[in-house]
Order: sequence, then structure tokens, then C-alpha cells
Amino acid sequence: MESPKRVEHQLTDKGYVPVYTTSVVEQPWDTYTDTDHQVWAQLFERQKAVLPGRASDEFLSALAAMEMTPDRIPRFDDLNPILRAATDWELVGVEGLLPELTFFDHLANRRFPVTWWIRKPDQMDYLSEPDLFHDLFGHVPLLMNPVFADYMEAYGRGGVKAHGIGEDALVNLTRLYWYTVEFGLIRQRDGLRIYGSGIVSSKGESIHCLESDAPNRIGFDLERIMRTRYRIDTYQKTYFVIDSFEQLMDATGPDFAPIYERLAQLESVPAGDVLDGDHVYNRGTGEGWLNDGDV
Ligand code: HBI
Ligand code: FE
Repeated sequence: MESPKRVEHQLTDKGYVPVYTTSVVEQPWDTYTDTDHQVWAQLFERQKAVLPGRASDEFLSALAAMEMTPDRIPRFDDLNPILRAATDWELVGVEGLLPELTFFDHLANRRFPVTWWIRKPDQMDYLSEPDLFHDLFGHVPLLMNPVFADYMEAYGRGGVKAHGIGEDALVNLTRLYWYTVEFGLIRQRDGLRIYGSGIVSSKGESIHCLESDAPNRIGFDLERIMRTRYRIDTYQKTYFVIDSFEQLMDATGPDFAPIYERLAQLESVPAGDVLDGDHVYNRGTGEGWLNDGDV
């Protein structure tokens, strides 16, 4: 396997992180230390304790269907047959963040890039780039859900197209990823629930996003989301709520080119704003918000 080439430290939406070009690597499972397995176990148990009643039914049933356990870091080779049988997705091991086009191309081909290394014990609550726990526990379970799996492929195809259109289109599309795939909420009969990966892999935000009065919770609106800036280093100021994964899939149906053109004429929206016309589930108090650094 070709050793991955570290390209440079790029300012991405997760801060200055190394970005790799040689994307796929084998999961070096035998190199994981006892500490790595203990970090997996601690993060896994912590989320298993905090997610019932908070994570969406689809996430919880998909997580169970994947049969991952806290005992050891799962082997990608054990998980891929389960995932392929469910939705024809597969995991590929990567070194870390990928150039956007490489990332989109993986998604467009039903390959989810999972970082092979796991965070250190002193990074339990925050790290600047996605590690194995964020990707495998946060992103992979919902790929077992056929509708969400289709959305992720459609998103990848949209990303490849947006890459050809230009930076503004990519910014709009990255916001859509951020406010759905990473930090999305879904409405269930028994209340709002989490499906976003950045939330389900974080104990603090799993509680904050549903129970704090500080953030806005606003109904999903594609163009509103594409205009809305976001935070990369704190809890989100606004969470967007979908009614169903079908709603997400339908939203990616139309050609985005006219939408990008329309949005290019409009101001972006600060992360904490509430607009006329928003379907407001909760108008946040804004307690604890920092007024800098919305990207
Ligand atoms: N690369 N490995 C990896 N994982 C991601 O989640 C990822 C990425 N590159 C770019 C990226 N995410 C975001 O900029 C997306 O919005 C494209
Ligand atoms: Fe992620």
C-alpha cells in the first residue's frame, strides 16, 4: 500500500489540519494499542449511555444492526459485508481529511472514508479533525438506512458538480453538509432527535443540542441552510430540523445550479440569526455565544 502523502496544513472548516492526497489505506488493526481500544470503549459506552431518548430511532436501530461492540475497535473488514448487504456502501480507511473533490468522489461511489487512527485519551472531548470514532460511530451507522444512504451518494455527486462550478457553490454545499450530515436534528412523534454525526459522537453536544435554551432550532429549508454560516469550534448556534430523511433526499433532487446563482446575490446569514419566514421550534437565548468566527 502506497504510503499516504501529507500534502500541507490547510485551513479547512476544522481549522489548520493536514490534508492527504493518497486517500485509501488498509486499517492497520494490529497496530492499535490497548490504550486505543480503551479510548474506543470509553467513547462507545459514553455515547451508548447518552443517546437513548436523544438519538433518532433510525440511528439507534442502525447502530444495533452493525453489531459493533465496545470491546475492541471494529475491523472494517468485518463491517463491510454488513454495510454492503444493507445499502451497497463500504468503508475505506484514510489518513484523515481529504481534498474536497477526493472526498466527494468517494461519497459519489458509495465509499465512506473512515480515518484509521483514534484520538488520544487527552482528546476525549474535542479534536480538530475527524478521527475513527467520529467517522465510524458518528457517520457510518446511518449509511445502513437506505434513504440516508441515497442522500449521501447524491450529496457526493452534487459535490463533484459544485467543485466544477466554483468556490461559492462549494461553500453553499459545505453548509448543507454541516447542518444536516454533521449537526442535523429530525422531528419524531415523540419529539426532536439527533441524526447529525458531529452531535452523536459528542456527549456534550448530544445533551446541549436538545436540552439547552441557548441555540435556535429551525425547520429545514435548503436555501436558508445554504446561506447560513456556522461554527467550527463551539456548539452550534442553530440546529436545523428535518421531518424525514425523505425530505433530505427530495431536497437534493433539483439541479442546484440555479440555486447557487440565486444565493450568490444574497448575503450569508450569521450562524445565530433567526429570519422572518423561519419555522421556529425554539428561538435561542444565545447564552454563552461567542460573536466571532462564523465561517
Ligand atoms: N475528508 N476524510 C474526510 N472526511 C470528511 O468528513 C471530509 C473530508 N474532506 C472535506 C470535508 N469533509 C468537508 O469539507 C465536506 O464538507 C466536503
Ligand atoms: Fe464528519
